[in-house]
Amino acid sequence: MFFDILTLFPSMFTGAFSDSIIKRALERKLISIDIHDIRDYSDDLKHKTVDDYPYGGNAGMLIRPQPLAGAIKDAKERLKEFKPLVIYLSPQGELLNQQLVKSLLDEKALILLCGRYKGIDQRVCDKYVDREISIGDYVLSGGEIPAMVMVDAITRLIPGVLGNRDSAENDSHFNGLLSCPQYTRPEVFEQMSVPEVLVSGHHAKILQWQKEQSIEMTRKRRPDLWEKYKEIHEV
Ligand code: 4FM
Repeated sequence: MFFDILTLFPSMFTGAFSDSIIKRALERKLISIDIHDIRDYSDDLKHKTVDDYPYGGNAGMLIRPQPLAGAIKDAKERLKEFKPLVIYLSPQGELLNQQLVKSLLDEKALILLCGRYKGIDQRVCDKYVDREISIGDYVLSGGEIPAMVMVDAITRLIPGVLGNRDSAENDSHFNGLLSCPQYTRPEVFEQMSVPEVLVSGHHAKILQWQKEQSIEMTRKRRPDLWEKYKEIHEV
């Protein structure tokens, strides 16, 4: 998967992808990440301005259409053989969940557009953006962290990225449920024992217990997910 990230703050990405799973995916060439500074496309050669006041007189600034469209057109040209999808990260977008993450695995290239200020000009959105996605119902100061979230959530599902040691199949949300409580050694920690079934060696019973715990956790903490799960699995 090719990720092209368009941002006004490229330095926020230094270090973000240089450890652990993303680092390994980059080394194995399962993904490639390119960061581009929207400011480089400004036609204002003197001050390289990228923002302007909104029509209608609201507070705050918008990113000017010109540098943004320039950056997007350039990214589309670079990746054209992969038919890249242009994604704008903003609180107005469709809410990200694991199902949406999975569906993006079908793409060969993503152009991730990081917003700043009060957003972008709607005409750029209409003409160049394929999907507007939000990572959650809260407002951040920019789309950079959401872009990192997208890269991370997608990359760990690409075949060959995760080893057996940290495979995705027991993750929360993998099967529509939260994952069950987990324990590691020692068997007794500060007077608290590991649930007995887990040390019983009885594989079928362990699986059954884990399933029950997953369901209990999901019902209590995320009734919304439980309702969806029941619908799909006809529980
Ligand atoms: C804030 C972008 C306001 C545009 C931001 C405007 C965000 C989110 C986010 C910063 N992005 N999910 N939540 N971006 O807050 O994706 Cl107008």
